[in-house]
Amino acid sequence: MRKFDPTLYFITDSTNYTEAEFLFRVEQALKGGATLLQLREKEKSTREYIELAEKVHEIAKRYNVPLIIDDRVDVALAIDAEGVHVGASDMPVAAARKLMGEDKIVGATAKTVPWAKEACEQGADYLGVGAIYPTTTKVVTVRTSPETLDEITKAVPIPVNAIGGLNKDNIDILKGIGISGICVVSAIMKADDPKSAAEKLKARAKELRLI
Ligand code: TZP
Ligand code: MG
Repeated sequence: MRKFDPTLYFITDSTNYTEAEFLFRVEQALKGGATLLQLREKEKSTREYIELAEKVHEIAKRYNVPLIIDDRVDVALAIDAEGVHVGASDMPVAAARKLMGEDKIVGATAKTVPWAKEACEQGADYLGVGAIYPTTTKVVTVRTSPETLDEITKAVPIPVNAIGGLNKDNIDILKGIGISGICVVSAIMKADDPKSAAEKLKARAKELRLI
């Protein structure tokens, strides 16, 4: 199962939510049309990460949306998730690919053209590139310019998604750049109505790709 639709890639953040509220929001995002889902946990123990991942996976399966686990190949394998996403300080893409096998999705972070090419050569299925805007989500990152994003989309044959501070009102900056989709955390996670937020973002992301 390596087929996926990167149009609206929703990345979770359970910080400050009860588990019930968190799972409700995840489901609302899927109802609203998120096409790809990443469980991103930085504070949980391995046991807690797996327990939450199992619950999120049950929901994602009902919407036929692939679940990608951030950072942790072991957690992804333990729950038979559809994929894993690795960043600069995580397992190298080649190692993640080897462990995950050919049928799973392996995504990678890239902020420069050489880094993007390397991830692609090592077997990445897609790239997340950013941060395009400053973000309020807890992450160690630097800004990536729209120009670099554009160069990366031209340098690799795999889907490239923009990430970082994106919301429905500011993504016009990505017009004309050959991205396959957008990744968002807060714009859905912290929305008053995550379902409606996902619907609107998906429509905007689709429009962007037409230009
Ligand atoms: N990588 C670069 S920016 C970012 C990650 C994980 C966080 C994006 O979160 P938000 O809330 O959509 O800005
Ligand atoms: Mg990471």
